[in-house]
Amino acid sequence: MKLFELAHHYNNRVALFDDEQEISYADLLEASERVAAYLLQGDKDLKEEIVAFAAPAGIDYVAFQWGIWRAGGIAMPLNVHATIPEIEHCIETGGVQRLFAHESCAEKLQALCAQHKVEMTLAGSVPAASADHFPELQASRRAMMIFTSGTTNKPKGVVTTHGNITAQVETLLNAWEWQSDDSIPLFLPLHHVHGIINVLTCGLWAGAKIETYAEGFKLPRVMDAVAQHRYSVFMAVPTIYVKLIAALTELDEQQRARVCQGFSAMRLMISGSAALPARIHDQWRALTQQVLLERYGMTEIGMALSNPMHGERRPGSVGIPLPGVDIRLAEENGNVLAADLEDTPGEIQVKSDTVFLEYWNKPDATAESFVDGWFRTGDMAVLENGYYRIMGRLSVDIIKSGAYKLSALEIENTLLAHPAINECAVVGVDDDTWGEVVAVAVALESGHSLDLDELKQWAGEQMSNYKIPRRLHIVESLPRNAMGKITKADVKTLFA
Ligand code: MLC
Ligand code: AMP
Repeated sequence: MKLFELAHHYNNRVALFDDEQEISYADLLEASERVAAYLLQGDKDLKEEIVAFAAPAGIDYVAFQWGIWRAGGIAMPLNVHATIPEIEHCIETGGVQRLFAHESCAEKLQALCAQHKVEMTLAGSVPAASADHFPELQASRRAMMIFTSGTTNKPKGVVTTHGNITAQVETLLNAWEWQSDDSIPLFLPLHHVHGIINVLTCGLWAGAKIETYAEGFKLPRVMDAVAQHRYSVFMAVPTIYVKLIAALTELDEQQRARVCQGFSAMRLMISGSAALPARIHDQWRALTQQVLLERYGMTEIGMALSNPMHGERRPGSVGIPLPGVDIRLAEENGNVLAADLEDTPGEIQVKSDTVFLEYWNKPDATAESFVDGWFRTGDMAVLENGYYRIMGRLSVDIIKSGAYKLSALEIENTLLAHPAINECAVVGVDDDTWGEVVAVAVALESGHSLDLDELKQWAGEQMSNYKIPRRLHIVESLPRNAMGKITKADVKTLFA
């Protein structure tokens, strides 16, 4: 894989850093070779064995990911904050037999691994070893499995090949003019493409320096580092810009000026993974003089549309197709719109080397998500004065909260196990900070009561923080149409 050849070339340059240490490209190669040798145990090729790993941002994460790739396996990054039932779903779906864990995740995963007969290896216990042979990683080989929510119940495993990853990275390196003297913070979660591909893999491919935030996004640490002019590139989701604006407004004038100068000195600041309200784009520009570059992507396709590096970055728009990405809009009846037809909405469909191979073990779902070789994103857009603008999603059952994609049906199915809940309907409700928050209308079992705090606490044991309902409405019965189907539009109005 070209990434490893480049890393040999970057050799002793700093790849990762934090307040305590600097890790070179040579260190990453050495640590990942150990992981690969340990996995191979004398064999020549893992032949696409799925190997899971759980680690915060740092050397161990990269050692696991690169080690699995170098040995010929499929890397399955786990959400370090997920609940046990969520991790169990990933492990069962992939038939995982081996898992690497950072020490901080060990206690959580131990019982689950024992129960499923998964061999868990801690970062510190990978023995020093080298391998004299690594398999060739052809473009068509499967490389990674990431879980993403769809309109069906549980998240599906999205499989991308080495060729997909190479195409996803190389288009961004060119479009956003990545340079080896770039420096970028990595505070986004590392079980989704924004953190994995756009920040980590692009950064390492380019030979840049990445500051790792093992604890995730933390406002004071980020603002402090920015005030020290540590970064040249910054990538975040809209919720983070909203939180930064609120925090900057609270600083005294002198402190605010220091942080804002750090932001204005960067060569590039990007927003994506959810809609960036034009209001936030404008507020950010007023505060920092930075014109945010908004782009659009998806787990299944990497990045597809982007405002330009040079030229107009239009608030509320996601720009034009990235090089190597073909985009078309199609109406609900399948009619494909002419490429330059303006002001007529349609579903975004994508054809590109960046588009994933398959949903793991779900040939029907994979087939249904393509039409004539074009991937159906489920997102509606319109072309306006040469730029695409995202209008929303085809399905009300997909929610984006804090830029996490959530399935209303998955949350409903989990909530139905609560003893007080007879029926429920989950919707996303607009929110200034989170984009949308999860809201649930509930019809109770007779003789039961329920309040939001109690529901949150119970739900927190079943599902990740961002899926937990933030709003609750108790109803006698759920709104339904004449056919008896729950009308989510009416459910939404309950929260207006
Ligand atoms: C957390 N909280 C929420 C919430 N998440 N409240 C409502 N809705 C949510 N979704 C609450 C917590 O319960 C807590 O409340 C408080 O907010 C702070 O929680 P936190 O966990 O500390 O939040 P924070 O760390 O600030 O998280 C915000 C965030 C995070 C934006 C940094 O959500 C994040 O990293 N999102 C990025 C997701 C991502 O990478 N998506 C990309 C997918 S790939 P209390 O009461 O305890 O204070 C993709 C393709 C593409 O989309 O195009 O890139
Ligand atoms: P995920 O499945 O987590 O990769 O999320 C992908 C989804 O995020 C897309 O299908 C869109 O709905 C949404 N998305 C990503 N970028 C943007 C953006 N710039 N504007 C609006 N929605 C976006």
